[in-house]
Amino acid sequence: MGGGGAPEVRSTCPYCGVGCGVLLRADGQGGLAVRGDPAHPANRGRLCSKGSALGETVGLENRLLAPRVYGKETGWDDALQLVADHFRDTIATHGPDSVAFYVSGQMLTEDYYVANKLMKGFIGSANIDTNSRLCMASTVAGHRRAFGTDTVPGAYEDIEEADLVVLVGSNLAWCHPVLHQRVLAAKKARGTRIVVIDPRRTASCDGADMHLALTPGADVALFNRLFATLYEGGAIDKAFIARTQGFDDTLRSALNDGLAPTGLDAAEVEAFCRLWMRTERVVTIFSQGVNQSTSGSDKVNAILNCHLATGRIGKPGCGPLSVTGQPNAMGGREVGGLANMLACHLDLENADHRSAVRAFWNAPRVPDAPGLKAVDMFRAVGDGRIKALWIIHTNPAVSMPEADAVRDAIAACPFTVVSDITARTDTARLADVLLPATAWAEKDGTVTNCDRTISRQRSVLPAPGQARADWNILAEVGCRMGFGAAFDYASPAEIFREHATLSGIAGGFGRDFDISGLSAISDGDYAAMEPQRWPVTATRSGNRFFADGIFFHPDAKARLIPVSWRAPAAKTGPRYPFRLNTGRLRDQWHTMTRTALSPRLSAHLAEPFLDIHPDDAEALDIDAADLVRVTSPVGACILRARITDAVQRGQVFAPMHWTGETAPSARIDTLVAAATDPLSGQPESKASVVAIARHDAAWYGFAVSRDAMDLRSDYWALARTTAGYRAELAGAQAPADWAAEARRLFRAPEAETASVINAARGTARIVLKADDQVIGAIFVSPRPVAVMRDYLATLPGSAAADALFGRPLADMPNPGPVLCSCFGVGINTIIEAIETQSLMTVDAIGAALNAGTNCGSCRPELADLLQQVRTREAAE
Ligand SMILES: Nc1nc2c(c(=O)[nH]1)N[C@H]1C(S)=C(S)[C@@H](COP(=O)(O)OP(=O)(O)OC[C@H]3O[C@@H](n4cnc5c(=O)[nH]c(N)nc54)[C@H](O)[C@@H]3O)O[C@H]1N2
Ligand SMILES: Nc1nc2c(c(=O)[nH]1)N[C@H]1C(S)=C(S)[C@@H](COP(=O)(O)OP(=O)(O)OC[C@H]3O[C@@H](n4cnc5c(=O)[nH]c(N)nc54)[C@H](O)[C@@H]3O)O[C@H]1N2
Ligand code: SF4
Ligand SMILES: [Mo]
Repeated sequence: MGGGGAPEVRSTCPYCGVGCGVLLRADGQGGLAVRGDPAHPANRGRLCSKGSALGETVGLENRLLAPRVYGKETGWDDALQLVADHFRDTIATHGPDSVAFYVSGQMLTEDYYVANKLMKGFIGSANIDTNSRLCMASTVAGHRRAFGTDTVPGAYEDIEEADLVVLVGSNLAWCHPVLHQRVLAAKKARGTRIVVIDPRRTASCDGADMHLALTPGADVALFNRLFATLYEGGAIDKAFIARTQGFDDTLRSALNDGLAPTGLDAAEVEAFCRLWMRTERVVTIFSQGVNQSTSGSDKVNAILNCHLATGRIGKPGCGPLSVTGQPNAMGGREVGGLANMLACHLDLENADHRSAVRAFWNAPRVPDAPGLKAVDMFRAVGDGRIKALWIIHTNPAVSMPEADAVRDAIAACPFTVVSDITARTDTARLADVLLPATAWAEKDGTVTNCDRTISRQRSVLPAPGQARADWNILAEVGCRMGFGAAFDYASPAEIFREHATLSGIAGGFGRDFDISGLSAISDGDYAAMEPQRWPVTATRSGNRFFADGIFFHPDAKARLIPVSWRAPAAKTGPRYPFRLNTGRLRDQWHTMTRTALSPRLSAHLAEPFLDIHPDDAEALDIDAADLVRVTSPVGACILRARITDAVQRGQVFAPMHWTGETAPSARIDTLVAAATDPLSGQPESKASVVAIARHDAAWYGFAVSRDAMDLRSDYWALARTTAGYRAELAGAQAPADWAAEARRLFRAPEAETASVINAARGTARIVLKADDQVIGAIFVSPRPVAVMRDYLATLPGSAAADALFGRPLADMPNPGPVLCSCFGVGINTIIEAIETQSLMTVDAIGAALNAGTNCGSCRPELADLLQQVRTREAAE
């Protein structure tokens, strides 16, 4: 398999925290063939749609290839010297806390280690925080409260050995697809029950035995109810409780919380609690529905309390499992990338830990107080306390709550450095200095996935232009700031050895994170390193934690934490009657700087949207495909309405992915207020309050093009297609001359133009051709445009004679919207196969068309489609 040519290189997928192994083969022309690594323990050869499409995202057209200083390309010397000088001068004048780094859980461990060492050890401030603050901070806080360290106790294998898997605030089917496949496989193999706890019906509910659509934010109340049931049902493990503190207080608050509202039927809650109680082997998987909340840490502890009280932790098939989002969220926590952590799970507040790290680094000082957490950091940028800011591998102008305020703060900061692989991000556009980083397939290092497995990322493509590894850029700045001896690294392997050595010191303090067994790893062994789960020491390797009842608090006991339900910070009311939930789509990664380059991935859902319940839509006179204006106390957006009962009445859901580059009026974090969890500082990204109204534009358009369009209308949303681009458009005022407008839009003043324009009805169909090829086509209507989008998207570059009709001529099949991204199979093709070949199961569809046989993440949608066709046939 995989063809001839260059050898396959083993690496790790750069997206989610599952951490799948990939086999990469460069084609010698900048392209990359990608397949799952059958030998990697996380995925055993499987990949999801995003991993499968990685090869489509490595092109150089969007890449930043040279440093830019105030918009002008320069060499590295000038750029690095300017950054070093500016940081040094700012620190000299205003002190170390006047500067900050904002980094990312997508950096490799080696990059991250250097960033943390530079800030905490040598600049001498703790003002380094990371997008993990928006992601895993509540879990970190919850783990540390309960266990004394930020430890993930179990392992992926627990999924195969569990009899019950509970997904709390996790859309595993879309966000950790390969793990979800493992859950479904367990169901098939041993009848594992699946419960989903999510206010919204998601793809993860497919195949689930129970879906508890609780009131947003009610998780603490629900798990307190479970705790009380465990007590009343005699399920408390008394021997294990002896290994904990806080049982009585926790029980009291759990019993007191009995009347807190969950939005669920008493019978549903009872059924869930009994199932959990009866099942010894239970894995509770939790993610952003838990973390991204003003009671996020309490939600985490409410879950941990139940596992601790029953001793269901660290044993095969049972335990809490926090699924990390980013590929190296765990590595970032290990190096101490958060403003309130020290390296290697050591504590910033602990003087012994501080002095050990200081001595090891031979550092001038290590700060003794936590630095600014993300939300506070950008507030400090906004009010001028932070005067020099370096943003690495993250796009806060889009992904931070109150994104417009964050964007304005960055723009106003006296000195902003951004390290990215592209200049085309909302954040990069604000940089004074823009530094080109090598991308995942071009660089070397390690990442740690959800279950503590450290894997190598290996370079297969040459660094393009002047791009350099993030660790190298950071180390160069460290050297130029005068800290040469500490940053004189020759390779990632050298950094890894230093990190591993420091972890041995942490191990000496009795910490969990200890990979000192790797501290003398040779360059060759590092190059060949197999995936392995930490700890890695002379005496410990990769085992589960806590089954022995030994924890990391000074008395070696765990803590049960009394927690009580609190409602989300923002309250709905007459002015803002809806609760806005936000999250992810199957085929896009965050701010889309990579996934949006793939036509295959862009085909799944090509436009930002707002999911709204049919009753609410009716009350607001909103039809399917209308645009809606969404306003919150802090901002406004325009989105396409999708009417669905997957959301409850009074609740709406919008994806987080669109940006100024892809749909400027759909930057969802402009709506999200920056309310944070008091302990973790994590923002409440899933419970904003909003008002909704239909947005009536004067005209609506759909355009396809071969080359990039010049998009300027009030509303637009752009997506890639195999033939070029597609865009949805709308405006408050129609242009006087549509043909001229089309030539401007497609940047083709000379093009041959065919048009049907009906000014009275407000409709227009315009096709531009050059050399007998369609280069662009636009369809305009006073109501949302009904045309065959997926068909039209194939036209640019072809000689299609029928483009003006907006639909294929009778003899041409229209495959319809792509449902299976891996094999590019459209809905119409699938429906036809179901009907003509009498397919009865999802597997049969797979056998006939391949659809659903690779990553499997479209299988829930296939099942839906099958059901629809069958129901329709039954009715006929
Ligand atoms: N396709 C794709 N996969 C990804 C990513 C991506 O961008 N795209 N990003 C990665 C990253 S960094 C992360 S952090 C993970 C996130 O992975 P997930 O946390 O699974 O994803 P989200 O869609 O953010 O949110 C999960 C669910 O929380 C629910 N929820 C909202 N409020 C509540 C509540 O109060 N209680 C409960 N119980 N549930 C609630 C939402 O309805 C949503 O379905 O995904 C990772 N994987
Ligand atoms: N409303 C709402 N907001 C959210 C969330 C939500 O659920 N709802 N989720 C939050 C969560 S969990 C997360 S993790 C964040 C994610 O939010 P971000 O971290 O802001 O999003 P990304 O798009 O992953 O940004 C990564 C950036 O790094 C660049 N990049 C890619 N490769 C490299 C490289 O090798 N080196 C460098 N230097 N740069 C590179 C990319 O081009 C991109 O600009 O969003 C958070 N914001
Ligand atoms: S599940 Fe998909 S996105 Fe996540 S690591 Fe595996 S292939 Fe990559
Ligand atoms: Mo995340």
